[in-house]
Amino acid sequence: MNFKRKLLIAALPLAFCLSGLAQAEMKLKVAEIHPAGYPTVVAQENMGKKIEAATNGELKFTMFAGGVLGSEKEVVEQVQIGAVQMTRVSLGTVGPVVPDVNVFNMPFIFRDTAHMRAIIDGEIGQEILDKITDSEFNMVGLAWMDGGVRNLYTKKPVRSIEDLKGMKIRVMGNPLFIDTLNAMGANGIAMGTGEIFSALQTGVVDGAENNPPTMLEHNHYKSAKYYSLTGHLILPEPLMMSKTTWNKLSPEQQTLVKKYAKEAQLEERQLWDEKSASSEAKLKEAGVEFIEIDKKPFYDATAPVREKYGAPYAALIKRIEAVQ
Ligand code: GTR
Repeated sequence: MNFKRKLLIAALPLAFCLSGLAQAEMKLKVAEIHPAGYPTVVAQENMGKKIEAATNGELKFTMFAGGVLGSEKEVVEQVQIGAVQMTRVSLGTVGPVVPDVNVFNMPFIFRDTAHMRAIIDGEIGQEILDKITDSEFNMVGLAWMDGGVRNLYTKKPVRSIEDLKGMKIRVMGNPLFIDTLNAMGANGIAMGTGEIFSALQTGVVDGAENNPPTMLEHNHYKSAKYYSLTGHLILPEPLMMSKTTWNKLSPEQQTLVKKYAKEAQLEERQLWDEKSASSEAKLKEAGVEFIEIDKKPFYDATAPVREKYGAPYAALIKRIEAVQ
């Protein structure tokens, strides 16, 4: 054997070792539209730490909060191509990509928060996550986070459905929500979360609809001082991984990711309840008027939306209604 060859053979174990090391550590970017400290952000950070510890540092998560990696729509696109490895977004953003999830995006589909939680914790919740995973869009649905109850906030008070007539109300980019707001008599206008603040300020829209923590943390309350408790949407929020990333994980790593994602679901819920209560108090302190409003006219007005979008899911909707 000549000298060069000997040298090559001697170096092989080192080369294997180095390539082994390179494979052993995988870096995962997690994208969040919400700012640091928000319940979804904290729960995902804690999940990342637990997974990192349980895999001896093989999976390293870095949180990019505050929308620095783009709007939810852009992030969902990046997750599909594997440029972002994990995210939590509103189910509203997923609907236009995986239409089967829209059954949870329908107005008044859940009776209340307890009903929604019973559904996402049970088999129907898993079925909708599986719809994401089994779709052709290269994402894996892992768990749910609580996105609270969405109510209307406006620059002029809405005390009855008549007051909403003709108002321009921002919604997420999902035709179902435009139809919902239009059915209520408003003008649904789609834009990304990051655009709402200035749209409210400049009068591009007359209002928006969301939960108290988002209204507070994204500063929407600075322009919209009236919060009408319509409760028209209760949207759970899926935690998703890029399937490109998922397929690179060992079966053991996949099991750990699933396990800690489910733990994050429950941890976020607790953080959510605390955050909702404190946000409500802060909004009131800041002069936001919480308006109790008769929900029935809103429920009735949106019946055609449920008929239109719910038609293919009649059996599933019966099962949702039956859950106590
Ligand atoms: C929040 C939700 C975000 C985002 C936002 C919005 O409640 O947590 O994921 O969807 O609403 O309306 O853009």
